[in-house]
Amino acid sequence: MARFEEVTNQSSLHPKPAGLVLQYGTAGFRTNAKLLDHIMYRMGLLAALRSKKTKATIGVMVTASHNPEEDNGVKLIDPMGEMVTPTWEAYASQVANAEQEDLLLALKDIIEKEAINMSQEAHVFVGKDTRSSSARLSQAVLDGVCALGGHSKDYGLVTTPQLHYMVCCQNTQGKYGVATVEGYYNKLCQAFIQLTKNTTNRTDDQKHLCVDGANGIGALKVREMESHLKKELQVSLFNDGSDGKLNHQCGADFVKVQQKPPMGIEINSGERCCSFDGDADRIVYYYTDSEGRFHLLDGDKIATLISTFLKELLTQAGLDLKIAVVQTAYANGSSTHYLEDTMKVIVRCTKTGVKHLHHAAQAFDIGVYFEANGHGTVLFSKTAEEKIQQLAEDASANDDKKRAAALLQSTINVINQTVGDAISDMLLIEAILAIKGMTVQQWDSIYSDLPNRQCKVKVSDRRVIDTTDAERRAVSPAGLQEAIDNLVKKYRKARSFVRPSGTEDVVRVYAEADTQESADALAHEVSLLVYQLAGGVGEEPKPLH
Ligand code: G16
Repeated sequence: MARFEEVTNQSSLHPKPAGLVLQYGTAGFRTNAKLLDHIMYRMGLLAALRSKKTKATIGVMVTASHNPEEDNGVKLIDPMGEMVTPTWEAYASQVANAEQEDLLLALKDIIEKEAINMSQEAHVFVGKDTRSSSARLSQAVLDGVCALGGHSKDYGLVTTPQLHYMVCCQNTQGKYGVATVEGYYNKLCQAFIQLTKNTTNRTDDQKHLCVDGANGIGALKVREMESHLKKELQVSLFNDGSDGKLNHQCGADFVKVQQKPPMGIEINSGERCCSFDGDADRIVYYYTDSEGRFHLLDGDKIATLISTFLKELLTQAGLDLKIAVVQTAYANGSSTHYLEDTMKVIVRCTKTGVKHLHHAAQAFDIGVYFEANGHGTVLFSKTAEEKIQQLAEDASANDDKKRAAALLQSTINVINQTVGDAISDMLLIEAILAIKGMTVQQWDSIYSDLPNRQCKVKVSDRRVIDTTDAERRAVSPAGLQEAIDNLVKKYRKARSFVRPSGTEDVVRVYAEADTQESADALAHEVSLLVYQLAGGVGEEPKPLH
């Protein structure tokens, strides 16, 4: 077939380095940008096939999110704006790793297994972050789509969640919103203004927020959005990309892992600040107190704030909807206790990766999901949305109930339900703080985090570590988990686990305990175990102090 000839011809312009094997990780392929040209071309091909199969528009986002500038990566987006389904993740690895001469075979295998009608049209939306390699790599994606005769729309520079949003809008024929960046700002900002319009006496200080844009795409998009906010939120933007390096000593991942403020930001004591990551799908908040101590409000604190707010609104509205919070093993023990014991909400724990949390959250009327690293959103079931709408339109409902229903409706509109979204989460958090008249310090005091520490260990092959129980226990290499258990017993309120990262070539170590010294010591001891039992390379991990 002529199309397959075109695939082969174009493929010679995007050759695969022989022997290179890359796996679809936690959020797509991710490695040094120099190794990714063939992957991008092939993901263009795969997205075209996925579009033919689903008879819907598919998204391809070129980004390596929190990774350093030299890396790049690709995330595939399914029709409702969610991450691509696991069967197709496996196809993605199959297509990515086929040697040059086997590419057609790999594609034909998928076409056959999925019974794809090749005469069906294909539509693919493409977006990219601000990395210097992203322009050429997104062109390779477009080449792939075109080689299979697909239609593509290049959104250019957008945040990852914006592209997820566009895909969902397109495939719901506009029901979710208008599939343009302008449409996105209009929907979210109007909802924010609705939410905050009856809040009384908000001072300029309360309307003010410092935003660290990680020197990435989020910074550009916050600038673009500002005028839509009509001064109801006044942003001071730092790390806007004008001179700093992407994710370098800034951004949500840096702040969360290092537990300190980013470089390039001037913080006055008590001032509310937040950091986005490199593709603006994560957000964390923080402030420093009068003694200069740093306070982090991570994904767990965000989930608590949002679920408390929603639960209160449901009570006011008299709506009986089941609300749950989905977390991962990284969730601070204090947050899980607070949610289960004080708030009495259902808590679920899944493996790392928003695709897992998203899936688990779909089982509830309202599913609030957040990774501790600040990646998350809220999902409302169709039934929940309908019940809220019915109440808002019910002429016999009392004013309190109607007010609660209206707030719930605007909350739904300010949220990007397709995936975690730093901009949308920021607007929701700002609105909740405004409605509740709450300061960042009051929010922080809802519960106290257990001191914790995260480390990375380099090993020769991180796949030697296999885990179970939502990544809370290691099943290989032999002896590792028993040794971790013995270490944990030495400390009070302690917990520790290890897992291979799906975005970086490292093993991640997490530890928490009753004091920072204990958490640091435990993290170091467990890092040494990983180094010794899982094939550590380079220098042995050093104590943190
Ligand atoms: C991605 C995923 C997140 C995950 C993070 C780190 O985030 O979307 O769900 O928590 O990677 O994953 P890992 O620990 O496996 O490296 P992002 O923001 O980098 O795309």
